[in-house]
Amino acid sequence: MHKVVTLSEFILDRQSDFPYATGELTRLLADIGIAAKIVNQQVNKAGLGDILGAHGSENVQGEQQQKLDVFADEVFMQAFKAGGQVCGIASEEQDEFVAFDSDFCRDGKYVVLFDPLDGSSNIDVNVSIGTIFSIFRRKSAPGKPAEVRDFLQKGTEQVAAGYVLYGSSTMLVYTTGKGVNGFTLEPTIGEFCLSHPDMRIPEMGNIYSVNEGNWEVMSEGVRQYVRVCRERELRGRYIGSLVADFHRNLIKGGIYIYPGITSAPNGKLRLLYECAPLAMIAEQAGGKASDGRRRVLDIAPDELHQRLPYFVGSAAMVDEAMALVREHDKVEI
Ligand code: P6P
Repeated sequence: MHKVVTLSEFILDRQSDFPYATGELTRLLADIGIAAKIVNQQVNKAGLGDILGAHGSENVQGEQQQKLDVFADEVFMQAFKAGGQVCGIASEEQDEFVAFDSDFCRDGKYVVLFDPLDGSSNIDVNVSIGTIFSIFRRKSAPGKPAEVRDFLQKGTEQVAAGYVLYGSSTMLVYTTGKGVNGFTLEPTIGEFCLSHPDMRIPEMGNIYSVNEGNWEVMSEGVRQYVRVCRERELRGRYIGSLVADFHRNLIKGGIYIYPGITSAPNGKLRLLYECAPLAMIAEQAGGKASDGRRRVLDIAPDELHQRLPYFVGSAAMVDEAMALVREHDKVEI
């Protein structure tokens, strides 16, 4: 029987990865684990409580907010406030960033950007959903309220990134730039336990994840790549929940594509709290992430909720898709 390593133990053991670490990032990652357990409890019984269904309000994206969206947003926000390491957050569910302007938080060294519950339209039909988070060191001086420049940072500046997948089991997968590790929630002890050490995405996979319902409105370059996947009889797997599709492809190998489409040339996914954190995970596991032209982690954000076309997964598959996009969509590199 091998020793069970909990998330808290793992984070503490790895603190030495950061010679100047003062334990704040350690505490912040542990707080994310606690918030994930609280959200998980509600997700797991969503069909029973009155927490199902729409909250009756819209978020900044104009999307119908589900009650669990709002609940998860609140839980993570409170967890970040309570820890004292975070001076502000940006969330898919909040129009603007939120500066934690209290004596307790104003000195916080970090900001967190997160999608509290991605894929939430799947809640009512019991399909896996996820939380995605991205952590930066603040740019502004401690002791003052967080500023927008603390949030508009390139993906390469992330100090940590990860996701929680509320699926057949609940997993937390994260990186601090020293590889990717996955933890599975053991409900009997209420702990995330190391289950997927040093995750690596296969260089090539036989899964492609794209909404082929967009066939008529996607670019010729993306269509060419989908044709290649079909000719090779790859498996089409598209759950409609980014974290679930991403996680499966991370383990088995594959590519997820949400391209620009006629009505949304920049696609649907957001750079700061969906694409960049998952791009860090993908690269740390040996994969790639591009917007069709650029490495996602190199993109300097202009605004909090900006969207971009997204190609992420096995390196050889992303490379091949980019080559076809370059060739057929006359994309300048
Ligand atoms: P479509 C969920 O709303 C989401 O942001 C991702 O989780 C998912 O992959 C995608 O949108 C699904 O979008 O347009 O294919 O239904």
